[in-house]
Amino acid sequence: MASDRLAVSLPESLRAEQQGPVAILRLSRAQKRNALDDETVAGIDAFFGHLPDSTAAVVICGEGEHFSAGLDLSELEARDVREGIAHSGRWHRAFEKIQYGKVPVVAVLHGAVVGGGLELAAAAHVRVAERSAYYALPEGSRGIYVGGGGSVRLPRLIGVARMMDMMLTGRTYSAEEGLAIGLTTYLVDPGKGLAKGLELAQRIAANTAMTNFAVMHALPRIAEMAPEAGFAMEALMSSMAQADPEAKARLKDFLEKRGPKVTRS
Ligand code: 1HE
Repeated sequence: MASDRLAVSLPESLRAEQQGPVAILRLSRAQKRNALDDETVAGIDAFFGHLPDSTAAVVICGEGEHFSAGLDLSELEARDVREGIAHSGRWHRAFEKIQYGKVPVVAVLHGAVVGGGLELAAAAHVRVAERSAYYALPEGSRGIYVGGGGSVRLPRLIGVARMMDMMLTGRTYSAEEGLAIGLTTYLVDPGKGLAKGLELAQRIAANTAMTNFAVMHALPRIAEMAPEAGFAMEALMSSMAQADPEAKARLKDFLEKRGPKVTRS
């Protein structure tokens, strides 16, 4: 059955809001620098697993001075190996629902985007960084290792060598440096991130659902395939997309001079 309201309740550390077709999820634990505790990760999983059908894009951002300080280190003390594996699995499942979920996700970043906070940002499809944002993987110096999918997603964004350097030496990258290495998709001035994120999310929401599906689910998988399989999958995906009545209507609009032209910006 179609629904247009979020059907799950969220922990206090998360706040959700709907603006037309765009849902906004705010990390709302500023007193702990939006550190991600078990409850918050479960809330992220529930949010992305129960998006209303009317939601066509999501913006995720953080309240306070930082996007996220990563894993809540206070929860680490009591965990043994078996619990650690289960914990990491819960992060994997929650962030999988972002990357391979229902709709594209725009992360709006500022301040610390570190450890698990960077792993969360890496699961999003577009990253808008305010100039205050900085990226780091402090796991190395804390004697731990990434557990939220960082080893899988970050090398695909920035390369194995850069991730090794970040973990071994504690190197941080600024929002601006992030542009060159593939962490920052858009760089904006302080305080302008949410507006830019919303603008982009509205634009994404205006695409056909089929195109957004293809970009989220087919593109990254095709990129990992052997070329022959990739070409075949691309041919199938493009033929399915163009057969969509909404695509036909948009092409007709352009040919009959009603559709938008591509402009410089
Ligand atoms: C926290 C956490 C946290 C802050 N877990 N409580 N992540 C890190 O190693 C980063 C740790 N955090 C920091 O380096 C700094 O807190 C920040 C640079 C992010 C922010 O600094 P600042 O000066 O604004 O805040 P603060 O005074 O350090 O922290 C404010 C409070 O938040 C304080 O608690 P309070 O009760 O004393 O007020 C801090 O203890 C608390 N806090 N960060 C728990 N991370 C799936 S595996 C992923 C592995 C990782 O993510 S490892 C990386 C962990």
